[in-house]
Amino acid sequence: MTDFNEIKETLVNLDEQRLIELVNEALAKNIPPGDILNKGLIAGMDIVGEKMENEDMFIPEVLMAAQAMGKGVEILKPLLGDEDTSARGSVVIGTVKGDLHDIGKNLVAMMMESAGMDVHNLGVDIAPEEFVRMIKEKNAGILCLSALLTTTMPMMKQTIDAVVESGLRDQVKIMVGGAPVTQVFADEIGADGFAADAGSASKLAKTLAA
Ligand code: B1M
Repeated sequence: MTDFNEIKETLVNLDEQRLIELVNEALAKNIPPGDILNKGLIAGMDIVGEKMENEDMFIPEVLMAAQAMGKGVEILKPLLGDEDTSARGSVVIGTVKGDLHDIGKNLVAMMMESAGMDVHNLGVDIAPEEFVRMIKEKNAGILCLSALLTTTMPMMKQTIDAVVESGLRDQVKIMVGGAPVTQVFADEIGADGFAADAGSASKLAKTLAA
């Protein structure tokens, strides 16, 4: 069995202690932290998602999996950085109103922090007016919106509309992402960029901030 399969299975089995051990063991074997994250933890969470869809796992179990994954991510966090840590501007990031998913959004925030950006992570269920308030308060150059539900994707458009109405649209580049979001959708709602994963989100932010 590969390390990744064992990590995936352990996450699905909700064995947090063993998961922590496996992540540390994989690091000790010099497996790249990005591979442990993508091929182990995120791939395991995809299985959790399938099981949730098929009603083989329910919300409390999914939350336990999310918590266990968080512990694994904490171990990897200091090792996933970008070598260039010069400050690159202020980012406001959050999950849109009505949506409580934050694991992916937190990974994006983490990668941007490691890339030297000044990241203000507002959390989940963030209303358009709160995003607008924080862009002003933090003088943000980049706004990142995350959504994991097809039902909350329209809230991304509503948030962009609120930024336009506030008169701040010219000062801020807007990036969107999350499992159901696509480049086509990003274009449709007038975002400046879309990223499919945390690594490319961080790269795109650097490009947009330049
Ligand atoms: Co939810 N859930 N969930 N859930 N959940 C999904 C998203 C779902 C696909 C599961 C399924 O049915 N297969 C489904 C959505 C279906 C749909 O809309 N198409 C779903 C559902 C239906 C629900 C509820 C409605 C269930 C219910 O109550 N009946 C409910 C909604 C609650 C709400 O938000 N109002 C709900 C609740 C929950 C929990 C609270 C139990 C928990 C969230 C815990 C938490 O986040 N703290 C949860 C979880 C964990 C999931 C799954 C299993 C895993 C999500 C995850 O964390 N993935 C998920 C199934 C799945 O995705 N496989 C599912 C790992 C994470 C690293 O990936 O978030 O995609 P992801 O982030 C990636 C990229 O998308 C990208 O980078 C990240 C890292 O590479 N990215 C960005 C993300 N944000 C970005 C922002 C950017 C750029 C890139 O900015 C520019």
